[in-house]
Formats: sequence, structure tokens, C-alpha cells
Amino acid sequence: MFRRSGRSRRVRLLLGVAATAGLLAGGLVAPAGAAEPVDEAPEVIVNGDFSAGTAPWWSTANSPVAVSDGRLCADVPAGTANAWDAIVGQSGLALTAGEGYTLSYTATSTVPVTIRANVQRATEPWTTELATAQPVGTTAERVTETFTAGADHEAAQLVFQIGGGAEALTFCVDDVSLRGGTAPPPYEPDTGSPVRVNQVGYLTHGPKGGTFVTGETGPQVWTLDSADGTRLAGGTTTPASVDTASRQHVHTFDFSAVTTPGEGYTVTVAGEKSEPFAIGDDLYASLRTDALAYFHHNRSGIEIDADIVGEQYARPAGHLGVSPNQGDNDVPCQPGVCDYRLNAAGGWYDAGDHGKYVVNGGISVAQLMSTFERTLYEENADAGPLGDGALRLPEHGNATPDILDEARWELEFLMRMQVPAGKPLAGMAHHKLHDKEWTGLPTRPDRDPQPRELHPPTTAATLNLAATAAQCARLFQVYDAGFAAQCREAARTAWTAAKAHPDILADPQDGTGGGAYNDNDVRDEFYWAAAELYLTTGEDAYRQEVLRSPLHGDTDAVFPRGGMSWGSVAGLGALNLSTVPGKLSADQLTTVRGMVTEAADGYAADSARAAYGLPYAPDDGHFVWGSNSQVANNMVVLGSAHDLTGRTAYRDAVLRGMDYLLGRNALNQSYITGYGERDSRNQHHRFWANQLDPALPHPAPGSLAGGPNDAIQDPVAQAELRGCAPSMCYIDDIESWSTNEITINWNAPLAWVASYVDDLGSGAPARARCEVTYTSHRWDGGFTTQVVVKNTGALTIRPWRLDWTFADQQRVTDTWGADVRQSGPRTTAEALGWNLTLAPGGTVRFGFNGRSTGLVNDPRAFRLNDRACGTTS
Ligand code: 9MR
Repeated sequence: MFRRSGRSRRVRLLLGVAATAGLLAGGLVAPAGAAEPVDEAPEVIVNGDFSAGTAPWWSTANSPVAVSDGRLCADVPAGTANAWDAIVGQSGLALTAGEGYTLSYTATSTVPVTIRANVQRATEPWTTELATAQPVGTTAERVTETFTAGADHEAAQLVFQIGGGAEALTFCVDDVSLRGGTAPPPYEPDTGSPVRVNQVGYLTHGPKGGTFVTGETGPQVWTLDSADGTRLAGGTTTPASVDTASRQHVHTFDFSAVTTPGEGYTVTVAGEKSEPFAIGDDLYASLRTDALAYFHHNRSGIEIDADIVGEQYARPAGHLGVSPNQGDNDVPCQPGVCDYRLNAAGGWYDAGDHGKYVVNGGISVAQLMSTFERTLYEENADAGPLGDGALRLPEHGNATPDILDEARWELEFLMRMQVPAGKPLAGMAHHKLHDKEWTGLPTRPDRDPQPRELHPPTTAATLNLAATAAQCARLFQVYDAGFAAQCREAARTAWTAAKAHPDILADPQDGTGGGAYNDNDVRDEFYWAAAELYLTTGEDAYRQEVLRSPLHGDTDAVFPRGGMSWGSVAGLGALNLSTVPGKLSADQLTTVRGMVTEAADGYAADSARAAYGLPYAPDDGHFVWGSNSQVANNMVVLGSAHDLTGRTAYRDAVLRGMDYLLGRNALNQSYITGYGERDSRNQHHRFWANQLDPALPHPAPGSLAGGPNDAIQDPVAQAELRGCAPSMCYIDDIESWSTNEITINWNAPLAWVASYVDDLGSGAPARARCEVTYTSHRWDGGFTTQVVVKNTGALTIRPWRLDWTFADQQRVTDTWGADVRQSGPRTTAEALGWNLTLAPGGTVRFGFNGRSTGLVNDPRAFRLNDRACGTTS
């Protein structure tokens, strides 16, 4: 378990401690291990036994701290002048005037020293409530002090002042306790209106539900009103008793029947009005773009240009070796791990920290690639909004879809993490690269002074590389065959290396300066990598690996009820096996698609049962770190199942998931920056740190907060949320890294679902308005294709135009019956002067000859004048 330390802002404030006055010597000293008096008073100190690492303890920069044998130890330099020149402390202590408190701790020092232990104001004039001088030697002794607080404090501090000694020493402290006062009141956040809705809105023809928090047991009257107060609909709520995840008494209401587009709608129940929302067809276009912009914003090794992102989000390139950065272009290993250095520049920063992790980069880039790959095979998916020039990033005009340009930024980094040929474990991938020590907040990437280090290679990282590089190879083939070949080679090499070293696991303790991302079960990584290599190469050896996997066909293992995640990736393979054309037999395809629909059935049932509509009901009832991404990943499975089957129940569960993320939840919180009236805007991030420094921006729009996490590992959550119900363990505070971080692997499924819901348009059931019959005759190196387009709708189409994207390298050479133009894989057939009109029930025919190399598949997704078309062959 890792912890962050070094809260620079607080440390800066403490440098003025010199003003501390008045010392009261003479604490009670008992031998270490003596029985403690039973004390029922509330504990004010967080993590006083250091079982959770160093946070939220801090120290002055000259005395770094680490946990050693369960104690917090600080290395104090020789020759400081005053006791307060070296400090270990904890801030944020709430004290009440007139209440009694007992401070106790056990301390040692390698050199005998007299320390000062004070409880005091955290700012000038540093008034002390307790000020002691205490001799500390090599034998652990327990010290107990009592005092009565003279004033109320919202955030006092305990400081051990350990400077002033002539010799360097190591000071260790353990079992620090400050008990007293009265217990804080139970956690009751301000959740605004008890009427909970999707604060962005509802698709015109989608489901429209909300939740009402109330102690009333009988149905309540609701009304839906337009912005000018006109009543549009009404009804009564359905009491749903207690929602287990929030422990709230709730009712639900449904206004799906309302299909009048508009903005500023509200629902009122029992005199309580919801946040405003829209009903419309085009609610999610900007969310798709913003969710994807997150990746460009968080690129390492490139300037983030004001012309692309706007002044407030612009910043210099990070980690290119420009002082004080150490540079990712020449990174050594941790001591003893390897004898080489790698150029591992580029990629995305993982999250609020500046770590770059192959394991987590893998699922993220895979989900971006799948967001694009879906447009090749799903007729309702539109490649246009992901295409060249469509997203906010620098690589415009290169004829490659922008979303693939973004993916490539990470893929190149992932390949740089591969152990070079000739070195031990050649072909494997280093698990991660990050700072030697945690940095404080805020720290702009280019100002991070920490040494960067490569951590040991692992099987999981190697398989992440194999899977994503394989997917890269098939998607880039038509845009950059050289890059695709590089990806294919890296994937094969990684796979071979992982087979040779199938159980090299990440160290769960390796969590200083970056996350551990440890995972002791890599069967799912093997499944995913085998699936991707099979889909790309078509080789039977990989197919056998898929079929032989113990996970194949085991829905619960492949799609856990709590959702896929960075440590549970088999589902990524299963989803692609289900949707990307390959050579699985009909039975085998039935098995993989069966896993997708069976899992989706479960998530859809969870969503339909939940008073807040979310498709996330983990078996143990706990909401995990990053629970919002678990919700989003279940939505990816549901959306894929809807693509495969057209079943509305799956689509509705995705849309209810959007409602949850955008405000229909126990906290009335939109977890996405810039969306909804009550949005998260203080997520844990070292540059988007406006909460700590108003000169810095809030997170960019479209950033998904981790969300409720009932393990509340960080000190802010521990101080504020104690006793919270699972779905309420969230606080929009920048220091709450366990509930409110933002990361690439949470925004990646958000980007997938934002694309999916945007593609739904109005949410009206897809009606076949056109039908394409596409018939190819192939020979070695070439083909002839006949296309028949039938207008099955009621409107005349004039002039008609048909678009599609080849998934492989097919080149149209000569054509007839239409003006066929190709740009890379994107192809358009337009009416000629004599066949401009396509009347209802009418058909047009055209055809072409072409060349092809490698894998050839008929396109499956067509759009006739921007409308999705069904196919008959
Ligand atoms: O998302 C990760 C979550 O599943 C783990 O429980 C947690 C603790 O190991 O770490 C989370 O990942 C963090 C990573 O370790 C460091 N970068 C920020 C990530 C999101 O908080």
C-alpha cells in the first residue's frame, strides 16, 4: 500500500515555527510497553501507528522521513541551530476550548537529544496549547502529557522539534496518540436538493429516471416543469425503501414518457426542486471530446500548447531533462535492478502523480483504441468525431484519426519500456517509471526535481505491452505500416518473454514515490494478450492459448461483478474477440459473445434494481478506490452487448450509469468536471491544483473523479468521512487522493461510453433507413466489389452519399456507378449526375476494383448521408 507524503504547502507554513515560545518541561515517562490507561476519548491523530505509511505526517525538507519497523524515522542533519530547524509533525488537528487532551508517544534517537513536543497553532503566532522538552535516547520510552485546550482550533498541529544537535541522528517515533474532546458529529455532507437527476440531461427517447431522498413512506407527487414554469408532466414516486449502498431512504420517479426536447427542466417532489437538466438528442458530443482531451493534457515530454488547450491549461513539457527535471529520456533503474538506462520519454502521466505505469497505461490505451475500433464494425458508431482534425491535439493533417494519434503517444512509451535485446529478461517490460520520493502538491511536471527510476520488469507489464502492441499493429496497418510492424514485433517479443517468465510479479511494497500496481494473478493478462495477438495475426497458436485459458468461458472471472480494472483485464480480450472479425468457429464465437451478454445481463439487472440506477453492485457491497471507473467499465460491457444484440435493456443500463455519474446519486454530485451544476472540480492533481493555488487551473472539463471509496485511505477522507456509507465516501477535496483522484484508466472508459452515448443520438430505436449489400470477389492481391444501396426509409435522399472505413489495406483503383474517393481507409461513394436521387424503396448500384495486401475484411459499418445503414451481407 502506498502513501503520498510531502505536502509542500503545509511544510512551507511550518518554516516559521521559530517563533514558538514557552516550554513546559516535565512529562510523565514510563518504560516502553507499559500498560496504557483505558481512554475512551476520541483519537485526534491519524495514522499514529504508521501502519498506513507516512501520510499525513510531514517533515522539514532537511529531515526526510520513512517508515522503518513500523515506526516513523527521520534522518536529522548535524549542525542545525535550533530545535525547530528540523521537525516531524501532523497538521489538521481539531481541538475544542476547555476540553482535556492526552498526548502520548514512544521515541528514540541514535544520539541522545532533547526534543520539543508541542501542540500549537499551525500559523503565526504559533500559540502553544502544550509545549514540552523531552530527553530522548536510544532506549524507547513512552511519554504521556496532558493539557486542557485554551482555544478552539480547526487545524492545530503536533510538532516534534528535533533540530539543534551537533551530530547527525535518526529520530524515530511510534504509537503517537492525542486523545480528548468529544467525538466529531456523524458525517453529513451538504447534498443540496433531495431530488436527484442527471444534471446534464436525458436523451429524447432514452429512459428518464430520478431518485428522491425522503423519510416519507407513501408515494409523493412529482412534477416536471420547463424553465418558464410550465408543467409538462407529473405522477407519483415509487417508494424503494433503503438503498443499501447509501443507507438512504429513497423513492424513484420516471418521466421517460416526456420526449419534448428542451433545457432548464426541473423535477419537483414535495416542494423540493432538482438541479436543472435538458432533454435532447445531442447531449454528449462535447463530453466525448473533453474526455479524450484529458489524455493530451496529461502527456509527458511535450509542451501543452495554449493554442490547443487555452492559456490556463498550457504548460511546458515535463520530464525532458530540463532542470530541475531529471528527464525520462535517460532513466536509470532502481539501484541493483539493471545496468542500463532507457529513453522512456513520452506517454501519459498516470494521474495526479507523475508516475508512468505500463500496467495502467495498458488498459487505458487499449480502451482508447477500442473506442476507435468500434467504429469499424458497429454501424451506429461514427468515426468522424474521432478522426483527423476532430480532437484537441497537435497531430492534425496526418490522415490518421486523432484518437489513434493520442494512443500512439502512449504506445511509443510502452514500447520504450521493453528490456533491450541482450540484457537480462530481454523482451519483458519494466513495470513502471516514477519519482524516487513522492512530491508535494502542487508540482507542475516540469518542476519535479525528483530522480526518476525504472522498476523491475514484470509479467503483467510485459503482457500489457503484448496486448496493446498487438492491437496497435492491426489498427495502424492502414495508416503507418512501418509503425504497425514495430508494434507487431514488440508484441510478439513481449509474448515470448512473458511465456518464458510467467510469474514475475510486482512487489506490493514498492510504493514510495509512485503506486505499486501489484497484481498476483496474471492469468487474465495472458488471456487478453493471447486474444489480441490472435485477432491481429490470425495465428492458430494464439487462438489455442485463448481456448486453453482457464478463464475462457468463465463469465464471472472474465467480467467480475465489480467490474474490469487495471488488475482484471480478461474482459478487454473477450470484448474484442466478440466484436473484431476473426476466425473463431461459430461455437467459439458463441462462447465469447455469451460471456459478454451474460455479464451484461448481470450489470443490467443490478442497474434496474438500484434506486440510483447504477450498474455496479459488487458482491461484498464495498465501493472500491476508483469506483466510478468500475461503473464506467460495466457500462462499456453493457454498451458492447447492446452493439452485439440491439437489446434496449443494455442501452438503458448504460444511460442510467451516465445519470449516476452526472448527479443521480447519493451525494447529488456530478463526478465529471465541467458537467452539471454540482460537479467535482478539486480532484487530486499536481498541476490542476486550483484549490491550493488560485493561479493554477481546476481540472480540465471532462475529468472523471475516482468517486466513493469506503476504505478512505487518505487523511482528509479519514478526518471528514468516518462512518460513511459506501456510496457516500467521497469528498471533492484535492488532498483526498483515495476518493478524488483522476487517472488515465478512469477517463479511458469514460471516453468509450461518451462515444457510445453520443453515437446513440436521440436514443430512438435504430430504424433501418437504408440497407447496403456489399459483395466482393477476391483474388490474390485484388478484388472486385458490387454495392447495392437501398433506401428503406420514408424520405427521398438527394444527392445520396455512402461512407465507410476499411479496417485493412484495401485500395480502390477504378470505379463505376458512383464517384468513389478514398483517403487512407476512409472511403466515400457519391452520386453521379444521373443517379442523384434515391427515392424511398429505391436502390442504386455501383462498384469498383481494387488492390489489397494482408488481411482483407468487407467493411461492415456504412453511413448513408450520415445515417447508419443496415447490411445484408
Ligand atoms: O487505481 C488504483 C487502485 O485500484 C488501487 O487500489 C490504489 C492503491 O494501490 O492505487 C490506485 O492507483 C493509483 C496509483 O497507485 C498511483 N497513481 C494514482 C492512481 C489512482 O489513485
